[in-house]
Amino acid sequence: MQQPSLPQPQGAMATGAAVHAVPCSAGRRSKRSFQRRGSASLSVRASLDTNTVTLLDYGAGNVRSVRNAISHLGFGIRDVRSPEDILAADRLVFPGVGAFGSAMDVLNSTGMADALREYIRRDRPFLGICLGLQLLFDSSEENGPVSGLGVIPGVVRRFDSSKGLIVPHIGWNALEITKGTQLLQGADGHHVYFVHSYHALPSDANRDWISSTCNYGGSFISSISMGNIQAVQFHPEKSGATGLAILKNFLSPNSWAKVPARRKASKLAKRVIACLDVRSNDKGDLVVTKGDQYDVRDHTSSKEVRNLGKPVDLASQYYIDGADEVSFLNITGFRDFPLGDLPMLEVLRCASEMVFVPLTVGGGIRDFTDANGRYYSSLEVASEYFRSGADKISIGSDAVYAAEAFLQTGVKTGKSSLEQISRVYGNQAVVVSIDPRRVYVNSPEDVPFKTVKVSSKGPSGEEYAWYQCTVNGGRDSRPIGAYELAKAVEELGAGEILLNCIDCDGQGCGFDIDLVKMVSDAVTIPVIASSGAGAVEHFSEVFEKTNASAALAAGIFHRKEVPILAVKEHLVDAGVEVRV
Ligand code: 1PR
Repeated sequence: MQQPSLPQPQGAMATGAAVHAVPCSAGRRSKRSFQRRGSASLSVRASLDTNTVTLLDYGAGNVRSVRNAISHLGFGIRDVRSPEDILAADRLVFPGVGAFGSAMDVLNSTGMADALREYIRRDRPFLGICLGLQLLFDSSEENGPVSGLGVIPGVVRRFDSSKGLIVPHIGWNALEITKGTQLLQGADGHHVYFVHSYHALPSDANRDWISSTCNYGGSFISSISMGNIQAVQFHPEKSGATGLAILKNFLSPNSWAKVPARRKASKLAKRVIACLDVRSNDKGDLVVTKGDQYDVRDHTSSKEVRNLGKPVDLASQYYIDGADEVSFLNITGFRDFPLGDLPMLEVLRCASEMVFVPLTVGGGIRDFTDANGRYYSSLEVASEYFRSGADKISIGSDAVYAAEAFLQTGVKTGKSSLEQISRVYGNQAVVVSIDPRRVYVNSPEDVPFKTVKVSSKGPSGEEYAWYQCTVNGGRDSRPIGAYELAKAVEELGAGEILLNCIDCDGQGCGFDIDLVKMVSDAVTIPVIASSGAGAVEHFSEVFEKTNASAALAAGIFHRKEVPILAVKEHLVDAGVEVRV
């Protein structure tokens, strides 16, 4: 019987030589006799290449970051093309992506599930990442219950947001190591990066497997270890130096990379994000720019686009300086077609080879028909961004139109860019960027939008304001407020909100606390406060007075007024949990 073939790994297809992928020999594969059922019939070959790691990428999503991290550590990659490649592996990395049910469908239909069970039964070196941990369990409630590989007793369940817990769990949490393992040596108390809505539950039946737990609305399994079988719920490839050290512990167990001990921590850390607004200047070079209230041109007679540096250089620097995430916003994406903007994709590719914390990219994610009549869906645009190295994409203008339509009709069509991308890549991969402008009113009854009583009165003594959403980089105002938009996009599948404020952008006077509080109290997805940071105190203020999960800044970092480390140290002194 003809076996279903494995989907091509996306990262390999898209990146070509960007990583040192070692292709399997097609001739050797075709001669294999392979039967899906009955792992005993699987033939095994010995692999001699100790500097190569086998990667199981079943094509359901983007594992480019894992490839980049392995490559950065000096290892080549051999992609699994058949179940036999699993059994022949010296070391197997399994970065599960996508939904539990569809992953199991692919693994079952290609015979990979049997091969994985057999590989694990033989106690061969195995590292599962994120869904690659969850799939080892008996079952998951994600679109289910759905049966898993059944290696570890227990179930995978969604975090419960009914009591206000923010879901997905996105960000940096410290590990509490419960079992000494080579993999996690030196990582005790360190923050690592998580992004997931489902988690494996600790129980008496699986206690022996657990090597660390984490606390988020209760205890969940953050890693397992038994013999040579290891798996982690977090993303070592996106966990900075700590994550790279963990990966290295797996890839070359005798060369444990020491991570200096840090203090214990137990809460989800607040994130500090560096943002790079990117666009072409008048000479056609892609530069990092920065506006005042979204005006990025010099106030001199030249009126040139401000040039604050090269995107990849700055992104790498911010990673080294301790940024918890880096965001690229292609700020003219609304008028240029982003897939025609190859320099932007190149920026992403290069940055993702050097930056081992999450990368978000936004700008121009929408359906588009080019001059030749060729139609590109927003999903294609987003997929290209993901393939080029983005971990999350951010949608601005198109999300406003989708929210307006949803609020008018009450119907989720499933066709908006937000819904489609969220369905395919998961809501944790979709950020909605909101660009609101403050509009003062005398009374909440003056407008059909949610208002706040403002901390500082308006120019005519107004005591209230609503925050009007805009599109096209603040150029066009829309009949929807930031509060209404945030609630609508949460319904439509956004996993996170990037909350800008045009009035505060580039002013250095602090975040708009009234706005951030209103929105972060209204939704159960993470809110990133943005616009206005001018001093370290502005970061502690926004975390103390609102429910923001992260704070984003641009100008103060670009102009080197305040280093990221100074922000982190100030937050530690203020008692705010951060990754240092
Ligand atoms: O509408 O889907 O094409 O997305 C366009 C994206 O580009 C949106 O995320 C929108 O916020 C962004 N954008 C468009 N025009 C501008 C502009 O500045 N002219 N930048 C722009 C938005 C705001 C923040 C900024 C913070 C922090 N920039 O990203 O970095 O305000 O700045 P600060 O710390 O210096 O105060 P689409």
